[in-house]
Amino acid sequence: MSFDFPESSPFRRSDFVFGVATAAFQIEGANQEDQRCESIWDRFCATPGKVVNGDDGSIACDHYHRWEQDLEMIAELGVDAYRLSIAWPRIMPVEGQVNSTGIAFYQRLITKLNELGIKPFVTLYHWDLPQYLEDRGGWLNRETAYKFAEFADIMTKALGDQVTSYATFNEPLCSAFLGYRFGDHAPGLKDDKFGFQAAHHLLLAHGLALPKMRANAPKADHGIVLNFAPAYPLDPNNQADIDAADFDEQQGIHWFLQPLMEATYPEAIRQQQPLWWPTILPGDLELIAAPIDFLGINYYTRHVIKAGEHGPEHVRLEGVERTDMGWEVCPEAFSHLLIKLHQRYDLPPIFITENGMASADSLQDGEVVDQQRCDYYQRHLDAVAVAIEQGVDLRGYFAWSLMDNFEWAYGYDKRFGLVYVDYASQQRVFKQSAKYFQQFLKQRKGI
Ligand code: IFM
Repeated sequence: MSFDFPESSPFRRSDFVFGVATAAFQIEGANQEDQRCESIWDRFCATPGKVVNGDDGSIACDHYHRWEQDLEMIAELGVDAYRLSIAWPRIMPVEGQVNSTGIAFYQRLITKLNELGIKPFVTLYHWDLPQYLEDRGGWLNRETAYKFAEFADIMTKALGDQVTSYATFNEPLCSAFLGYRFGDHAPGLKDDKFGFQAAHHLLLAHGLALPKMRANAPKADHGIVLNFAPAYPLDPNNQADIDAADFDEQQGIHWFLQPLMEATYPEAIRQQQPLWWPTILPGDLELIAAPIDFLGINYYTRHVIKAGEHGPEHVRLEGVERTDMGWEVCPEAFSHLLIKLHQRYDLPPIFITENGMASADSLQDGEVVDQQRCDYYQRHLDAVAVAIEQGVDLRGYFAWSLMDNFEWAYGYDKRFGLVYVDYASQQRVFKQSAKYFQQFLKQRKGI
């Protein structure tokens, strides 16, 4: 494996951050240890039919016990940074009380990362809401936004400037729409109006937490992570398909980004679906739009959309490359998305906080050959370089994921890792893609 880093390559810049990412519920396990309380995902997993094979997060990658060796493994990859999330149920297992054992776990982790010279990128909320808050309405209850700000205050006080970068939320679209609108994720509710109300409360929570985070960690960067799938009309010459694709982006992209950047929600939603419009109190949008230091963008695929009887419909194109999730591989849409957003908004610096793919990997004679994933990374890194050339202010790139883990409603059936996890033995094995990444990072540094 050999990589070319021409003079013009943006990846030669030593301040461009390369990292790997995970999330607490997906890797930690130990869901009943050290006073951790039940989260909405524990409850969802225990509900028959919600997660493939009835999988749950009780053991996952056992990272709670193996964290030290996992951090050594991250160091071996040669990355600059590690993106992880904090389990709120470990920090506040009882409402209003702080669990020092939970805090100590993350303090140890962050200290060790700094010792290893790896920059910690912390996401405060990656979907594991304490169940006691869901029992009072979860993200449909405005009070949850204030509870999150309390949690963010506690956590940023505890970790302070030891952390390089804090994100309030990972993919509020998934928490709101998959959780409260379509029912595919915890807590499993299905109502359009719920989805938009939950989305507003998540963004409000971001806005309420931000000033506290800045006060507690003045040297760290503070932002949020959004996921985007740009929408393409099935027939680019058909106005109805064009409008449908646009409406898909109004919901999936602009509903989340526009309030953060411009303190307004897209009017297209109010015009076309007035019943979806949430309750917004005076002052909310000003809070939400407080300046952020960075925007995290997660990209996996694009949508192809046609106008249907009841609104935009997703079309599954034949003959295109797909991942094990069934998602189309489309690196071109990645650069187009970044350039389009750059032209439309006055964005802060951007980090690609997730990008990667699932494949049906298996361990054969001690090796995992995942050529498709190596190609996927190569092509998406090229797409990032194209966007940078076009003027997008991109500062870093994180592969999703460090290792195979609990893929939400798909359980352990889908493998996104650079590192293979044999769940029976908890053995970790570098896949071909991990070696690819390792080599890429070495050559970039001229090693
Ligand atoms: O595994 C998830 C992650 O938790 C959030 N972003 C998408 C990934 C792949 O589905």
